[in-house]
Amino acid sequence: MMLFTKTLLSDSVKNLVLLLLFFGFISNGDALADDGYRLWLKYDRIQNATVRTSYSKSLSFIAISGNDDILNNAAKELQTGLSAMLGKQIPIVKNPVANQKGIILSVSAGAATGDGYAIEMKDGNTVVSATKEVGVLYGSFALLRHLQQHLPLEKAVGQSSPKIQLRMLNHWDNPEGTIERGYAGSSLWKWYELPETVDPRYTDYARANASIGINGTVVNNVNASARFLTAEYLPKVAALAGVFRKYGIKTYLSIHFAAPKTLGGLKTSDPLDPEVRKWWAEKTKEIYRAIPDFGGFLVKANSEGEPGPQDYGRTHADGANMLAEALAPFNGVVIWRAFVYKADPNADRFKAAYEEFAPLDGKFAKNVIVQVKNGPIDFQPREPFSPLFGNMPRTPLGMEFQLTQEYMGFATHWVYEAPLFKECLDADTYVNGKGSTVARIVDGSLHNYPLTCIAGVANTGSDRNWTGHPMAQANWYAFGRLAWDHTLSPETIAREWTQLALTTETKAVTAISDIMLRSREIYVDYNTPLGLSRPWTGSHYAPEPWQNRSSRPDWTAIYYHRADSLGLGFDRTTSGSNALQQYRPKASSAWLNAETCPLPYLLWFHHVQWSKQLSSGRNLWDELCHRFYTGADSVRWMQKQWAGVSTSVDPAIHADVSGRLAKQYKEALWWRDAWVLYLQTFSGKPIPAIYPKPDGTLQQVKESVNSYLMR
Ligand code: GCW
Repeated sequence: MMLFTKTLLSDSVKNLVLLLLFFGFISNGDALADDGYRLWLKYDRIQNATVRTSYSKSLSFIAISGNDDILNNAAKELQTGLSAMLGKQIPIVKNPVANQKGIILSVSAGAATGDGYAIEMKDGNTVVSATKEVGVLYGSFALLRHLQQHLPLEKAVGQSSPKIQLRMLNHWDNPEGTIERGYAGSSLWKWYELPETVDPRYTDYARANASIGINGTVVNNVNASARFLTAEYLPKVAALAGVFRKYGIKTYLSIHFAAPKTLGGLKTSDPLDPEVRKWWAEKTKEIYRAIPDFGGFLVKANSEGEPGPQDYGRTHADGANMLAEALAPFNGVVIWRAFVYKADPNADRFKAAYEEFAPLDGKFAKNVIVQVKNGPIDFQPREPFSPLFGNMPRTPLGMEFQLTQEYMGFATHWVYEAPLFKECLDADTYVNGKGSTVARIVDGSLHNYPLTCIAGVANTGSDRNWTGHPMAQANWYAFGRLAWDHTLSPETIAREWTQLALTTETKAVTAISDIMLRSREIYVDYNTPLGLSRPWTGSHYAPEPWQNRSSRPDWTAIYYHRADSLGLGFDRTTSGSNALQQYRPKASSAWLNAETCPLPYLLWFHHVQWSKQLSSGRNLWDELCHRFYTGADSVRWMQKQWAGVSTSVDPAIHADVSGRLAKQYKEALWWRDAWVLYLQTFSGKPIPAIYPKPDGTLQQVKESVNSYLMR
């Protein structure tokens, strides 16, 4: 609370609020309309006196020894949280106070290893211990999370260690402050002001990340500007790194592969050229002089027009290894993205990453991770898992999820993404027999990867509430929690987040997490049911299934849905592109046949006739109508459910979400009508009589989309 209000209130007002808090006159929640800034670190005063008194008795001091930045921040966070929740100032002390019970923070060999922590009860004290300072920080946040849910203190006891080493956010932020695919304002990083002015918000960003175990951040867009490597920008990046470091977060940069040419004035950026290698080695040294704990480089190369090693007839491995060599003396890593696909009119984009990367397995240097998007194409509302997972046993593969809702309704549609993340992590690749899940590949346990990594493309921006849609905060939260422990369920995380960020009233928690858990499936139903996808170019927001013109065929809508008079869907079986062959037979066996293919994936793999009877008992056309209509209609259920919690949630947040839901409903109808009317021109079938007629004609829907696109 204190840190989070710092940017809002002057010191004198803040002191007054604290004083009032101290004497219990007001609760935090009552004092200010909630603008969402505090995220899941609200630390509202505990209203239940029994709980408050029992915590007060056991948590009357916070003891730390030494003077480490990370430990100090752990203690400070506990102090902030406890003082606000208990309504009295809890002191930070060097030694436990005799005859009192409190919290002891301790870094000790033999405690939980790696980044992990242990919470124990010893002589009435609550001891948070770890082998590293950052583990103590994570343990402190875990304890606070526990207390924010008003759970019995003794139940906080336990140990926890993250399953994945590098848990990162990838920001697609540009030097001029815009964010590619960002829907929450402009960049958090005020490049123009840095490094002289360091916005306190950077600290709050670091706190939020550390609270869920995120330990790395790539601050700039993968469509990278070489500017970030200049003497002008490096001090700015270093200033951010200086803040993040104190919360255990390493800073990384996306690099522009052609920087030796564009920035260094060399004739080439060929990774095998000695001058180029030298240039990167020198540049890397310069970066480490400015940022001694710099994490490494993230690279998008030879993808969507970005330069890369293939411009010189070299491979992705050649490019990655050159950078790896420059970073190795500093223990830095190269995170090389597998998101590549060539402009080949006869190719299936689905197959591209596998075709490019699988043959390179084992050819990458030790400090290279290949980062793979969860699905084979591009962050669609539902995709099968990428067939690369499992097919590069000798190359650490990292996971890339997208938190920002590029294909999921920007900041208007409420889509809780944990079920999507989990669906992919739990998918079985069968590469080493049953149980070879994507999660076990990413956490390194299946192939003994020495490096493990998971990244989320950030959904944060300068909006006061960080994520635009207040409920999108849950996607940031869920990503961090799953990066730490992929065995957690979407439901556990939804309930936990709701309690921390919105309300602790049990009924409301259930009602809200019910919406969250259904929200992604509802979105899929009105947006891309039965395995439709929509990665065509354009706004990525408005429905344009008719879009058929672009500089490349795989940037049109018709390339993906393949609607014709016979049916709908992309044939990826042997009679089509045969992309299914990239999976192990056991993983794909159900998908191979349209009769057995689960409906959510049907049109990903099959071109299905309009009148084909499906396992649901409906034919394809009727099933599509059913999904589009029930999906859109379910937004009304979301609205009703949300209206029911109005007295349990802060009124400002409640009103904000209600407004977004009203818009979401309108736009769900928009998507429904666009698809149904467009597909009807191929199927020639009537919309089943049980459903109302679309709101307009196809022409009218097209016009409304055009006018949206002209905005
Ligand atoms: O989904 C596409 C986006 C691009 C993005 C690209 C990528 C950063 O539309 O905006 O570029 O993916 O992941 O590289």
